[in-house]
Amino acid sequence: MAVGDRVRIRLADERTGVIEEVLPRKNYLSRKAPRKKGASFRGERLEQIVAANLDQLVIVTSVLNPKFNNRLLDRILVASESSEITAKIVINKIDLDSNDERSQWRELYSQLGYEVFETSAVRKRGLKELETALGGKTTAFWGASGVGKSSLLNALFPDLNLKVGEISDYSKKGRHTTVTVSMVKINETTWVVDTPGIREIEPYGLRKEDLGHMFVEFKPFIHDCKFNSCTHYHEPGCAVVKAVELGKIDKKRYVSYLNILGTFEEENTY
Ligand SMILES: Nc1nc2c(ncn2[C@@H]2O[C@H](COP(=O)(O)OP(=O)(O)OP(=O)(O)O)[C@@H](O)[C@H]2O)c(=O)[nH]1
Ligand SMILES: [Mg+2]
Ligand SMILES: [Zn+2]
Repeated sequence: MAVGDRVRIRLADERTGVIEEVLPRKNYLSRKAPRKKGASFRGERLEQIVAANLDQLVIVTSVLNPKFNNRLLDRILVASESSEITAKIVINKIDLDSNDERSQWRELYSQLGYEVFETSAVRKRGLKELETALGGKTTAFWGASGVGKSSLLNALFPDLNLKVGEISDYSKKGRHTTVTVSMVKINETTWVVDTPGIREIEPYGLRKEDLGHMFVEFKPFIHDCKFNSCTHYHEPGCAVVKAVELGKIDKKRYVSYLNILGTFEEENTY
């Protein structure tokens, strides 16, 4: 069972119930269990389900402190594309962004078709737009540790009173303030899910030859590759590589793609 699962219960008496059935999931967000947790079975790392039955995912990033991590963002986007959950992107901590570093990222990802919000949880900027996007939906907040997921949820819904990190220097890694996934009801139709920050993510059960389809901007080119099984790396006649060379696909995204592709060399599926 996972957070967000719907179940059928049988009432044992007036106060207790027994779960009889977990109802089929509409969708779920997952990744490979992190290596360090040792969650593996006969050498295969297991699937870790973050939350089930989501309407959308809000991927929270911060422009600084910690520095914007586009590689991690691209990996989370792959996870959301492969589970067919709509992703929206938040760039938080814009109060720290005196050199406007965020614009290039906003432009890149909004050109790909993702909705991008710019916020400051501490200065309470951009919150109205984000709140509107959450209305009537079940939304999980996911992203690196320290980017401000819990702070944003508190700023939007002060009653939540979620625990937020106290240190302000996130260049020192290894702090995780939120340690469990929690789902909270905001009103009759709106639910939000706060999750622990992640440092690494490897989507579960994705095949190497399908990875390109998780990069939305590759899709128009993929069918022009010479080989059906093209992994858009070393094969001759690759239309994706050509599009990168012509500047039709952003190099940073292609580097992310190669980076993920490289992890397939270690294991068959990942
Ligand atoms: N300057 C600035 N700091 C922020 C902002 N949002 C959050 N912070 C700070 O960033 C730190 C981390 O915030 P959290 O809300 O705990 O981050 P988180 O993403 O929930 O982290 P985990 O629970 O570890 O995954 C805290 O010290 C916050 O005060 C913001 O918009 N601007
Ligand atoms: Mg948190
Ligand atoms: Zn190709």
